[in-house]
Amino acid sequence: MTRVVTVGAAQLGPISREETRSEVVERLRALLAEADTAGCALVVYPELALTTFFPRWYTEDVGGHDHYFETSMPGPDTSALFDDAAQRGIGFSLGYAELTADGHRYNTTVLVERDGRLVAKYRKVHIPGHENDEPWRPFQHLERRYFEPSPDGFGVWPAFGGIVGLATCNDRRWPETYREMGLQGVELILIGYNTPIHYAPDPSQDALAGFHNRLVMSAGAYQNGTWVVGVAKGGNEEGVDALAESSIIAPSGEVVACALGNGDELVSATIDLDMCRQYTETVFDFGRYRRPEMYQRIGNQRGVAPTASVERER
Ligand code: CDT
Repeated sequence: MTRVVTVGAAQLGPISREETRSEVVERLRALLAEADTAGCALVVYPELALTTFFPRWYTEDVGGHDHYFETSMPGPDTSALFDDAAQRGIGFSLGYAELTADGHRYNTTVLVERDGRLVAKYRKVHIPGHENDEPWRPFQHLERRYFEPSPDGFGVWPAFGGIVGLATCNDRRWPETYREMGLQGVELILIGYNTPIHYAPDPSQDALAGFHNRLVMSAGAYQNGTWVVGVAKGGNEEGVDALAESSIIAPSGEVVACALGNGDELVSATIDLDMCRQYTETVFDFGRYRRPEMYQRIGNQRGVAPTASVERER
């Protein structure tokens, strides 16, 4: 099996609250057709790619947004995408809101192989934002009201001739996300995101949104010797500006392809998964150079009074 894969980052522009699922699926299929022309074997769609980013609105009843959730995948509206992709022999990852039969709500991504086989389901680990209405904000970020964190953590799966991992939006800011998968031998991490450019708790970060996006994904790629594909839902959605800048990043940390605009746009690159070894067998040869026995002594002490033993070590 070849270790060279053409990957498409299928960036979406805004999805309005009036747009139906089948209208959105048609947009996803249009990007899929472009990806086919570009020779892609894998297409990466954003986080919550089927709906507007509904956690920006508060509902008193936590179930008030349940109409934005999928109860099956594929479902009645998404099966056209699954069928089209299988017919074209293209795999994909797709983010959506998942409501389970026993009433759990997750921010989920599925990974589907070129033959239509469901390879993996990943539920977001790091849930940002807040739980309750905070009317002082110009818009809400209520992911913590509408989504539970994953009970499963980070996995990797053999797919597309390599080892593939999934992460979702805020996960990309945490080094543990990449390292958990790096330790499992990941070679390609697929990340969808919805990132409002305005960060109400500290607006001085607004001007740095693009820089932080590149910083974390490039660092995660380089420090773990893996390819990273980050895909946005960008543009002005329901009055909220969201970061675009979807990109494909090499194990060197270099951005090899990046979206030019903030609407629906396919960005593609032909990537060599064997390039990971240039890093995982040299500077980031974990077996040779990592010192895990040195890392686990302190744990999470930020915001916690230091214990006597930690104090002694300082
Ligand atoms: N969707 C998502 O995870 N967005 C977050 C916004 C953080 S601010 C509440 C992000 O990290 O981009």
